[in-house]
Amino acid sequence: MSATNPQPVQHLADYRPWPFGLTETRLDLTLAPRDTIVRAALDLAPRDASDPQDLVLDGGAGLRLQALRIDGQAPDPVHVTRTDEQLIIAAAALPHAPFTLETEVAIDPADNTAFEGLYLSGGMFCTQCEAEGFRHITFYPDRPDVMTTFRVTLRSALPVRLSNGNPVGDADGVAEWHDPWPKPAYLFALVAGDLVAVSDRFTTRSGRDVALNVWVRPGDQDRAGFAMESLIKSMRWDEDVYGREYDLDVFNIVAVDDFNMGAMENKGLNIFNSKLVLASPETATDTDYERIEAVIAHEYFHNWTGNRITCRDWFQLCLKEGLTVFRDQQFTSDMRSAAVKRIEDVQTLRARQFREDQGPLAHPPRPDRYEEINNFYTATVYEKGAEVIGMLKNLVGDDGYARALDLYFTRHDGDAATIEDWLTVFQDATGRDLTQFKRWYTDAGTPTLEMTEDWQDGTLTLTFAQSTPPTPGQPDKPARVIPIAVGLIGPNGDEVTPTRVLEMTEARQSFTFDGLGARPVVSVLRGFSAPVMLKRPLDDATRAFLLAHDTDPFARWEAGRELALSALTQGDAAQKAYIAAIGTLAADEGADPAFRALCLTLPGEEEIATRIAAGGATPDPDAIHATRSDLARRIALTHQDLLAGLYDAMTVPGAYSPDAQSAARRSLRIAALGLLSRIDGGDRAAVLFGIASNMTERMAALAVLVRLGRATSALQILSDEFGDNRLVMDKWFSVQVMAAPPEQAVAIARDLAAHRDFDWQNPNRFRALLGGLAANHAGFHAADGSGYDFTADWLIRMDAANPQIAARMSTAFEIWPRYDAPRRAHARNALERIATLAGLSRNTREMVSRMIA
Ligand code: 0A1
Ligand code: ZN
Repeated sequence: MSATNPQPVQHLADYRPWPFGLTETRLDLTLAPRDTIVRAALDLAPRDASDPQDLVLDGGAGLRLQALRIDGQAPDPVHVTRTDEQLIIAAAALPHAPFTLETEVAIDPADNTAFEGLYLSGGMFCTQCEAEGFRHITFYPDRPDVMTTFRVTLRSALPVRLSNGNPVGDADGVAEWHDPWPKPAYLFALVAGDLVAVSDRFTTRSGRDVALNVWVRPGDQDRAGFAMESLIKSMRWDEDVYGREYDLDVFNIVAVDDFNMGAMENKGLNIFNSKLVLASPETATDTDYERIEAVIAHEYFHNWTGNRITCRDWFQLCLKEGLTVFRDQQFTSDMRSAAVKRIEDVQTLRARQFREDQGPLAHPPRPDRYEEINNFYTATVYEKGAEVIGMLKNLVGDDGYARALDLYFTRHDGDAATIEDWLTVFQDATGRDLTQFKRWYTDAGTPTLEMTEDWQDGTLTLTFAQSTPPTPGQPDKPARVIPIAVGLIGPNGDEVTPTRVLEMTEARQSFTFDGLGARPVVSVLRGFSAPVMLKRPLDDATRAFLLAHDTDPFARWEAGRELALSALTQGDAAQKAYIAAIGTLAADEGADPAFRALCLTLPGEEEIATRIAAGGATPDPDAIHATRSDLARRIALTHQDLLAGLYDAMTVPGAYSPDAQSAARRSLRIAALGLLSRIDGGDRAAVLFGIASNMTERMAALAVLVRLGRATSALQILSDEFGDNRLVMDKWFSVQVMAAPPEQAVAIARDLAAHRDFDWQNPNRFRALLGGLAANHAGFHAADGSGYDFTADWLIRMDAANPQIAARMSTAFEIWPRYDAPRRAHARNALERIATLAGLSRNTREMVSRMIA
């Protein structure tokens, strides 16, 4: 029997526990590119013997069922139903006591182009089971609240055979693994391949000796050392800061070339996209190094926040993701500059999450409905999820946070938990009522926070008004708790009132500061204490004052950002004020070079468009591009000597090192290079490309050359040198489109799509090209709709091979309604062309239909 999925929309309110207990899963896999045989034995027991239930197992159409036994006996076929997505054994065929279900299926990893479940990447077998990939390996209760121990037997002639947990034995092509920690199926993993390891050891603070391995393809070992260093730092940090120790005898990391996302926290066997493992000075940039360090940490931290305590259902995804992002952000702040990290995180949040909130895909950190869960690995779940935790920490203080986290780990170890559990822990540990705070989890949209000031006789009154625009399904939203960190600065630049967190709970609320001698300048939303859009009437002179004097680095940078946005939208006087102010800052040798670089970098075109749209106007991509370019040129003309001086002074002597100080100097040098290229025709970039020995400076130089249309020989040199290095060639593809003059971007993308190295089924290569175009704001939004059409053509092609990648890349369109009518018409056409396609995946169908709803 066959049926289509009867209930495409999943609702949080429909959650029911699984009616069976599962005490152990035994898997035996004989690996082959086609006809891999998967034998599974599940020790099951009905939860309530007096209420017999059907046994419903998830399992995709690709599973060829070869045997099915209950306690050793094949059930009568009349009791067995197979749908497109499930295997159902009627209650009548099941014992009323504990029983063992055995299945045997055949699958074809070589044909798996979706990279979900078991697949082949460059001759290596590997798996990806989050969120619902395990059901493509065998029939199973593939839901996160079903947790059990696993015993796994792997049969393969390939020399390295890995799974979760601890190794039990490995001989004659058969490896056995035992994972003693109960886990849901999404954390299952296996790898078999011709791999080599960079190895080390770590002793936990209670004395467990852990073998650490980073597995890569032969020849890549010399690029895996940084990943290992990052892992060791992460393990130590989680012990020191959260008191969390590792809990197995081995920790394996494997790098694979074909991977839909960044990396995956499978228990004891993290699988990584190779771009987040492999790094050498010649092939990776400073940004790559920082990201590798952060993602290694992120996946490692999941061992506690995600694995030991997992999610009850996928609606709770931000329980593990928001918290783990928050933890990896804390880790990076401790390893590098906290101020710079905070600014970078806010930039990412605004570029990705605020944008998401502004369009038809807006959803709360904890959504209450979905069709395809893989579409909810979003900036809102991850980055806004982390911001919400940052606010909680702000509200309860560092001690309260530490107490709550300790309670969370002791109370919920081994659980599949919910956001309610998480908030209850904070309430119990701190005595604070979090009913209103919970709205941050359940309501979508970026609140706007308007601030006005009133000054009278030594008393300053700050009045705030909050409102959140309508989002799909949520037209009206009540007021939220907003922690607003405020400091007051005297006219001479001294701080008169250090940071105080105001707790706003009403739609409109005033706070007073009295006993002040002179009217202070207000530094508000310090550290970006809440993910809101702040509006305050402020003149450029006061912004320049804050840029010069604010003691809070985020607020200081933000003042510069506001000045930049005002310069981009308000004309000549604003430009003069901005250019003068950043000149002073760039020349400040006492300030961190990375901070100076951030202040010298103009907001991106996407960010400018988001800001314009938030103000109720229609962004014009071509005008934004032109205005931004003009302003950059003006900065360069005004400050050419200063910038040239910085460019020369910020060289980093000696061998390349990815540490924060060296990277900071390079970032300032590159910021200067970018501005100077507006007036030197790219001569410095051409020289730098030729002499730099590290990829950070070479890529920065190359981007400039591409923008100026003089990159032909540099591109040739790079591909001659690195033609066989996939990660470098990804950069080669993306920079040509991302940095291209907008009017040429689509044509260049089209040519590159015909290049023999455009291996489009490789997710990194596809993202390099299509993501590169989407990142070229005025290029993607070309007025003739060519960027939309080109992208739609490729999404259609990709959808048939890899729905996850197609669906994720479709977010290039997520803010289409904010543009002008002709662009909207082109975008709608492109989206409708996708939507009406026969055989479109559930992933892409959901995304596109939400976008054109
Ligand atoms: N949990 C991983 C991310 C991840 C999610 C889904 C995947 O496949 C659809 C793969 C990885 C993380 O947060 O790193
Ligand atoms: Zn994660």
